[in-house]
This record gives sequence, C-alpha cells and structure tokens, in this order.
Amino acid sequence: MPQLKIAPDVQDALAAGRPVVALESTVISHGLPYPDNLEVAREMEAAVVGGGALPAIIGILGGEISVGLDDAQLERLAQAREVRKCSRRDIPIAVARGEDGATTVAGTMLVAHKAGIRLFATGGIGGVHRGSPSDVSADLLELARTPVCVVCAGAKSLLDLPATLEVLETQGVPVVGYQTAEFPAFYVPSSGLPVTVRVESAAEMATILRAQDALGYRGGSLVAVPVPAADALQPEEAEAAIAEAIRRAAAAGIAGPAVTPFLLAEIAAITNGRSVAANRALLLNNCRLAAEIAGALAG
Ligand code: PSU
Ligand code: MN
Repeated sequence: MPQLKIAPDVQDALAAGRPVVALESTVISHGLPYPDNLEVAREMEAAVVGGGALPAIIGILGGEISVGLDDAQLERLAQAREVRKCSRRDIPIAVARGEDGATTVAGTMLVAHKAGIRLFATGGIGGVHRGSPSDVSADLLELARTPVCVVCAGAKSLLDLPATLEVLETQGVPVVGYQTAEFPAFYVPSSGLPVTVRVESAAEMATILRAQDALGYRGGSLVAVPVPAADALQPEEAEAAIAEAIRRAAAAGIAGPAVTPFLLAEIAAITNGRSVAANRALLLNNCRLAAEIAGALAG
C-alpha cells in the first residue's frame, strides 16, 4: 500500500499512545444526503472528542489515502461528485487513478490498521443481502482478518440478519452487545437475535480487546450498540419502509455496491427523514462509546 497521509494531530496522538477513533467516509458520501452529511460528519468528530479521543476520518483524495481530513477535503467527499465507494478491492484502483474515494467499513478498517488505529465508529455494517445470499459484504471478511474493533448499531433488516450473524460466527468474529443481549437492527434497538456476549461498560470491552491482543489474535471484533430510544423508529415503520425500498430497488434494477446507497435514500424519503434522524443519533452515540473504549484501552 502506498504511503498513508496521516494528519499531524493524528500522528502526534498515535505516537504518544493517546486514544484515536477512525471514522469512515462512505457513510458521509453515500450514506447520508448532502448537506446534512457534512453537519453529521462534524458532529461525529465532536462526539469522539466529547468521549475523550481524537477523530480521524479516513478517505482518499486525488489518489492519496488520508487519515484525518481537513474541512475542504471533508466538503469534497460530502458533495460526493465522482467519489468511488471503496471497499478493500477498490482502494488500489482509486490510488492508481488518482481518484477521490470514500472508504466503507472494510476499506476503513484496512487503512485504520495500517495507521495503527484500534477503534473505529460507524453506523451500520454491510452483511448478507436479503434475497440475494451471494451478495455478502466484504465488511464481514475484513472483520475476520483485520484487528480493528468496530462500534456500530448492528445492521439493517434490509440485510438477512441471521445469515449475517452466521457468517460472523464462521469467520471467528465476536459480536459484543453493549448493554444488550440482542443484536440491534440499526433503526430499531433489537432484532431478537442473540449476540456472542454482553458487556456493560467501555472498560469491560477494553478487557476483551486486551485479551485479543495478548493472544496475538489477528481478527477484529464488533461492538453492537442499540440506537438511542428517543430517535429509534417503530419496528413496523422500519420494516414497511425497508420492504418498500427493496421493492423499488428491484423495480429499478439496482445491483451491487449501488444497492445500499439506493435503499438508504429511498428509506429516508419514505420515512420523511425520520430514518436520517435515527441514523444521526446512533452515529453520535457510537462515536462517543468508541472514544470511551479507546480511552479505556489507552489508560
Ligand atoms: N450501512 C449504513 N450506511 C452506510 C453503509 C452501510 O447504514 O453508509 C455503508 C458502509 O460504508 C458499509 C457499506 O461498509 O455501506 C457496505 O456496502 P456493501 O454492502 O456494498 O459492502
Ligand atoms: Mn455487496
């Protein structure tokens, strides 16, 4: 991989062993509408700071893999004009062509690990798609192979959640419920599906990460945190919106990496923006917790 361009403040924090939290850029460029996405990105950075860590948004600018973005770079990715959605396979393509790229969970994990960042906060991970079981997100395999802890709000039920959890089990990825015994379903706090283990605090999660490191364990881990109750969708509303969005995607012939961004935009329209409010609330919540875990790990 070419040299990473690590922002000076991030470099200093890493060198001093201070807590740093990586943030992905696909959720900004492809997951939320402009200009809300720009505001949410800044709020996410502030939430990480509020939790006691330094944020590092990861993205690709003109073929340069960047860890920690300035305002102009963030704005460029948020406008999402000709920004390649970069999972693992896409990063070298964006680099070779000198393109702008937004990193997914998989892409961000890969870069975060190269930079020496152990914690990463996002909204939802990719998984096995409902009705197309061969569409398995590279996020799941990256979680298996890269030692980064990803704090998320579970995954949307537009994915096949039981199949997604089965793949994580097969791949050896622990799914840790934060103050819950059930895997959260993104817009709604629970899916009825069990997690591997439940923890009550950031400090308790840090003990699991320390044990992974002490064992030389090469894989990652997933911390799943329910969306804050005040901004959660009602399960019926979420299900109906997701089902309708899936119908629209099928009718429009959307496939491959375009599926998730298409569905997110449709769900936002169907719920009159309530899905975006839930998305924002859970992102900020996850940022704060990831920062606290990073702090507990550093302390
Ligand atoms: N889920 C969301 N918002 C997102 C994504 C997932 O609620 O923006 C993005 C993440 O970047 C995730 C990616 O890594 O979609 C998964 O895409 P795919 O299924 O194509 O691997
Ligand atoms: Mn896919």
